[in-house]
Amino acid sequence: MIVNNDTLRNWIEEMAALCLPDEIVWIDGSDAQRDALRAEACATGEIIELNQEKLPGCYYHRTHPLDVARVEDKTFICTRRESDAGPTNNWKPPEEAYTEAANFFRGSMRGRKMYVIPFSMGPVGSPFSKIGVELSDSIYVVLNMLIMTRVGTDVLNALGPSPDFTKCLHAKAKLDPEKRRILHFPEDNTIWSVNSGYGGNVLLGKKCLALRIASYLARQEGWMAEHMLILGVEQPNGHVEYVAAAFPSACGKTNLAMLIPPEGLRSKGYRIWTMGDDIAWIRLDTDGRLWAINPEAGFFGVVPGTNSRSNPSAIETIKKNTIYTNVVLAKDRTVWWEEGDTDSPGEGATDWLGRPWHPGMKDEKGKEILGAHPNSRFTAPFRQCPSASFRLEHHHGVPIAAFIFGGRRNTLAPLIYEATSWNHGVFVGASMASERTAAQYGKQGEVRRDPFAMLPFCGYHVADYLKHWINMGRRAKRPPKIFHVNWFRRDKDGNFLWPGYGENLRVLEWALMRARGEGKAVETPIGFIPTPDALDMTGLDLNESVMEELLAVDNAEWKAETDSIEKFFDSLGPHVPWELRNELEALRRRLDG
Ligand code: OXD
Ligand code: MN
Repeated sequence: MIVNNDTLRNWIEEMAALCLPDEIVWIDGSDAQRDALRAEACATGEIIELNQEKLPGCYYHRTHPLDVARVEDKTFICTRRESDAGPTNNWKPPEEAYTEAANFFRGSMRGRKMYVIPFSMGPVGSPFSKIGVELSDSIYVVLNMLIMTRVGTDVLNALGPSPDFTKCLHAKAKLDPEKRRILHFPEDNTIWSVNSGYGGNVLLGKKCLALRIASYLARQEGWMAEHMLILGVEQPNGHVEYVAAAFPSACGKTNLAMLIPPEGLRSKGYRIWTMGDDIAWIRLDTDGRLWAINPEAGFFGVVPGTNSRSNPSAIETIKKNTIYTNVVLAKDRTVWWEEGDTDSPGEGATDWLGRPWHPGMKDEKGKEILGAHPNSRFTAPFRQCPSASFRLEHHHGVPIAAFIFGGRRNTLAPLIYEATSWNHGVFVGASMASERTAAQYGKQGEVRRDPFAMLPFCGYHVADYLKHWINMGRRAKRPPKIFHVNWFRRDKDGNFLWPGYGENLRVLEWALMRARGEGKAVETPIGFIPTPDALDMTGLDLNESVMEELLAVDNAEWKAETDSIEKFFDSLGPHVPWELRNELEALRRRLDG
């Protein structure tokens, strides 16, 4: 392939001289090349072809048993100054990080091929988009990148001779967990990932580029890279309004992004348009509003728990052209997972480790053996989602009317409340938190703060990130309204008060009404909450007292919360924005009434 880009050519030569692949293969984005790579990976056992009658275009992959999730303790932000990475990131000086990792990369591709994957995050050629080039020795990575991003010759044409691309180097090397490194060099626009083959560590366009590197670039360039889903709510009059929402992991972002309206609202004409389930890149336009794109082209979703009740659209999305990783492989080469649509994969199934498996198996300590890894994944093309918005391809994205922040709180946080101003909303995002559920390791009820759900993904000092949020609101003439939701509030007996799933649309619709200057609300010390009759409850029978409990604000509980927030802000160092300290004090004053 003739490539008219000296920076790119020189960099590839240099990396090839380090990794010593037998061959360099350029990925052109064609179906023919993809099919050949699939066949090659099937021949070596790297992937397994699934039952093409039942699951057309679907493939199966198992990662190394010790390589099943993102590794935060092996993830580093490598800026020249440690203070630029901030107190919430692991840091290494760039020279040390490059030198150490070069030892792991050196000669690691002997006997392997190096694939050159030019990819665009966002529509090719859009001013919102960023180009990356990933060098990888893994066909699994190539096949996933072909789904998750826009890949190929178009991207090289859009790049032209420009040196403005993210240099992404990945090698499986020996998959040694001790020598695993996920290194970000924001000052060099470079990512190095070595000794892993798990998606979140190796699909470098996603968390590494689209969040960590992009958040750094976004601050410099005056935009925002956020860990947010984007969805459009079409009202009965045909008007579509968009929300962007941030939740810590395991709070159902993908489910919310693909929400199906409950019958009562569907019959009125409500409809949902999915724009993205994980990442939003947001820019200020001349109309004074914030506009968002989803830079991805696919879904990399958690499989267990996905079923026709929790997420029927996801079930539809993953019926074809999907890569399944670490789920159960049934004898007829279909796939199975816990809390899916069926009770059993049948006789002759193998678990994510490749061992014979059937439901109910226990280990020697009597503990249940799961068939699918809890972090098993599907990789599926975005356009296969039945509610996929055609605006995914719009170079300009969609205007955001409301930001929604949320967490999993057993008590405290009402079903929804509205911030009274932009800065108050930033305070709400900065103090976002989730409590551990029984299913998670650790103390139950322990609160984990995760500002904007960005703690593992912010590529620079988190206090500067919070200040950037304050500044964006100052620049925007018509900023989105900001809300906080809690789908997980429980009654005294531990039961969820709110039915969740599609019913959440009732809550989103109230937020959008408020953003339009409509919707009934009362002011409380923490912000505006809906009046008991403000949500459209057509078709949902919920006791009045339950609604009251869902919306209750307990001042004493909130006072304790302000102390916990203060401790958290203190832990972020001295330059937490003064605006947020002011908001904390103002909240305390309102609670004291
Ligand atoms: C993800 C995550 O996989 O946030 O999207 O961990
Ligand atoms: Mn995520």
